[in-house]
Amino acid sequence: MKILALELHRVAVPLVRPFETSFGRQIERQVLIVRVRTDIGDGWGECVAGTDPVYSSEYVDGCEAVIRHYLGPVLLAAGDVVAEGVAALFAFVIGHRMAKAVIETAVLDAQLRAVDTSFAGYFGAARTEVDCGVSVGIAPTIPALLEEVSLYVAQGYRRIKLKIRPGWDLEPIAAVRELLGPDALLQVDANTAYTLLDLDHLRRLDDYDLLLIEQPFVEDDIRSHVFLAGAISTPVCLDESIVNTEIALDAIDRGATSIINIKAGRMGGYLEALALHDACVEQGVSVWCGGMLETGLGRAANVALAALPGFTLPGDTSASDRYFAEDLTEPFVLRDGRLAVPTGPGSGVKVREELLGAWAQRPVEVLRAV
Ligand code: SMG
Ligand code: MG
Repeated sequence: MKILALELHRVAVPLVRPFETSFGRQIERQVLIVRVRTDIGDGWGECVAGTDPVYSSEYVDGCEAVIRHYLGPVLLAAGDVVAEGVAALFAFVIGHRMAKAVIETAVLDAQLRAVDTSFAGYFGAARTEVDCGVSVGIAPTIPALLEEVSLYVAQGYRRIKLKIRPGWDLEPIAAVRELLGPDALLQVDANTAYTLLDLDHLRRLDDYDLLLIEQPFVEDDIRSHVFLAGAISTPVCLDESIVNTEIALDAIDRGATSIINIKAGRMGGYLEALALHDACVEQGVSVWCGGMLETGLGRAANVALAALPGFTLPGDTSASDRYFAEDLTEPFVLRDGRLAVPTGPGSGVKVREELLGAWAQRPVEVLRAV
């Protein structure tokens, strides 16, 4: 296909409740939505980068700048483009995987729509619906946390993940384990808030029969994760550290992680995510699909990915109403703790352009071939 133009839409989507992690609190999702216009039709993608560089080094204004100055011009000058060739086109730019991922996804969406193939079909999905978990932010008090968790349990979520940080860990975990009972799937996510000095404290997590602890230490520090994994029985699962398949395989080999959180946006796109999925299946390592508070657009692709055979644990693929009163696409609705995998061409969802307009943070920026 020939890429004719790239549209950068910057929107702020209100959240139904604040979402607090070890690195901050957010009340809206500022998101970059990209439309590619091509000679075979349009495609859409959603960038996972946040407002500030606090989950990773990337952030939404930075992604826009990289697309504007580097990725966009190269793509628009490329002549015949296929989604499978986008990563090679962008390889001259170091890192900036979230910026690369949104473009590759939009190109893939256009490509698949043109041949009437869904993401799920292209990815090799094995299921028509996926088991869903929910990520629960740090709450003001333990009663408030229990109230929120109870709501999600009543809605049917199959796994609860609690955000933790020093000062908000053992007590909330104990209270939620008590509420859920011994058999419920419960895991925790530290978003890098600890160091090895906390080792004795982290050992106490073993009392709560957790499915896993996600990313206790900083992203570059594989070594401390190896040490922790050898010292506790709770499985260690890396998230922020896993920026490509090689790093994931190295971390698995070294014993730093026994379960992997796959987020396509963090890894440069769905094609790299598929490669990691396949490598993990080969190694017998369980994977699950992470989330970045995506609107329905990004969620659609995640749900298709989560339908692959290696995704054996419930993902952070919660329903639209977990975050948004109104979603950018048709809403994802939880049924019996599961979401249906979209079947339409490409992402299978339709962007509500009137909402892009209503939520716009600034006018649409259009990059064209020169
Ligand atoms: O999409 O439900 C979601 C968010 C899940 O907790 C979630 N994501 O580290 O896994 C993670 C966080 C990253 C985003 S926090 C702003
Ligand atoms: Mg995480």
